[in-house]
Amino acid sequence: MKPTLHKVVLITGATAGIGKATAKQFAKNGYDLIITGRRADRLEKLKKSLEDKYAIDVLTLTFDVRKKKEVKTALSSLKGNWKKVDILINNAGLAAGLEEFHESNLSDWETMIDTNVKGLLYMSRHISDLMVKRGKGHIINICSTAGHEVYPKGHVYCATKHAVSAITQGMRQDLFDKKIKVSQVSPGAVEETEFSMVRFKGDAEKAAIYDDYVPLNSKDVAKVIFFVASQPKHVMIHDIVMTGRQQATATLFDKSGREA
Ligand code: NDP
Ligand code: 8X3
Repeated sequence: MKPTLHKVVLITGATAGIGKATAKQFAKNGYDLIITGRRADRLEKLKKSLEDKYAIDVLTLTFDVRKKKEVKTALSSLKGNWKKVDILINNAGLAAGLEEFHESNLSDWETMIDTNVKGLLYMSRHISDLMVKRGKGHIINICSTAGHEVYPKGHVYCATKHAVSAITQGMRQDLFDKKIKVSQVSPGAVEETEFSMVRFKGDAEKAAIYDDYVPLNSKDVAKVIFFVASQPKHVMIHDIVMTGRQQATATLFDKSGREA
């Protein structure tokens, strides 16, 4: 890494969707990036395109956030300026399945809890410790409207996002007096992501949920994450709940067709 005055942002789940759009948004604004995910080829491709386009450095770390040891090994490998993470964006996450409670798949539940809750905790425990030692930092968790409401067949996904919301509050209460900001962004439905394909395990027909309304897109969310990160030193945003105009609650949509 070249000597730099750039701030460093670490984004989990940057191989697709909101995380990838967020990486582009911060790169455009001159941040050095640590981008993570399980798909190394995608991380390398994104690194190359962002370094070619902007005068920034990008470090890729390939690991599974569910695996405590992998997280520890990856984060312990950070050296020099890369250790000075100014902003951690806990974005990696997923919904798996959409079935009634009694018919749900136990391993889907475990995947969601391990990724959305435990993965976020492993990341935050390590990076918050580095931030406290430096007396500065900002952790931004990607929650969801599912962290504020529960919808039919959403039981465990909603529970994980309610947990994210509780963890955000708990972290803030313990870290604010150490000069660490803790925020979350809570979007409703977001397209330009793999979210729906992942939830429905590659079933394109079931995953086609955005045909009759315009949801948020990944860039909309990335811009709001950047807004949260770029407030003056004395301002801390706790949560931004956002949806597309055609969505009022987790279950109430104006499905009259996609507006131009
Ligand atoms: P995508 O499926 O497009 O992206 C998910 C990202 O998370 C990928 O980069 C994936 O990388 C990464 N990820 C998933 N599991 C793991 C894992 N075990 N270890 C490391 N990385 C992992 O979905 P979105 O962009 O939509 O989702 C991002 C976040 O936004 C999630 O937390 C989601 O819950 C939340 N959200 C999404 C909404 C939506 O409607 N799309 C709405 C509200 C919130 P890889 O597969 O390479 O590991
Ligand atoms: C993603 C939005 O409504 O599918 O968190 O839960 S929703």
